[in-house]
Amino acid sequence: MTRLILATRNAGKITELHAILADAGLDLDLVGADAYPEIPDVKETGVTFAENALLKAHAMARATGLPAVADDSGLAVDVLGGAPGIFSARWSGTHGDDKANLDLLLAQLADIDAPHRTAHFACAAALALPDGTERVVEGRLHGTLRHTPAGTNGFGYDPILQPDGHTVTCAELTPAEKNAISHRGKAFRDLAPVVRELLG
Ligand code: ITT
Repeated sequence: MTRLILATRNAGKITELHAILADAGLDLDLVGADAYPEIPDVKETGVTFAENALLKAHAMARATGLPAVADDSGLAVDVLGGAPGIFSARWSGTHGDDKANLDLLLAQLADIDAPHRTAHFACAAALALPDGTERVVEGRLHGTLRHTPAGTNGFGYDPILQPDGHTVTCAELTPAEKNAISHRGKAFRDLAPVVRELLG
């Protein structure tokens, strides 16, 4: 079976990607970057989600000699001009501290009322092959930000984003409900046929 590396060390993303890619009918041996602890994390020097997703996918494909997919994603808040955006994982200064990132964002938005609390999750899904072939697609999930977190599912900013058309936050949706509407679900469902075509 063809091996496809999931070029991420974010446990929340890995769980979602397994479900999304399996539902998309990809019959591949999916292996997370944790299986390659000796490969260093690539510096996210890009200024767009697509650039960073491609950087991560290419680094892993080059280092392993295997095809790799990567996800670069984040929360874009309209009143903050799209921030935290590509800085979502490191907004509070400590990379990957979901609680500190969320608490800082809520404090920054404390005086902003509902009509102006619009935001979206964005995800760039990239595929890179060892020969340098690359593809990237993007997905979004629009919603509004709550004043207080609710729900325990998911990760990151899920407890504060209420998707448009819903009355609960992403963290109150089941994993399947979130994947059906999420930025990540949309991007990787669009990437799946490309993966199938290029990997056979
Ligand atoms: P990798 O680079 O190893 O994939 P990372 O967590 O550093 O892991 P990113 O640079 O793409 O990944 O940052 C993504 C951040 O955006 C993540 O840490 C969350 O804070 C936020 N985020 C992305 N998707 C999310 C989702 O579905 N729900 C909640 N927050 C999300």
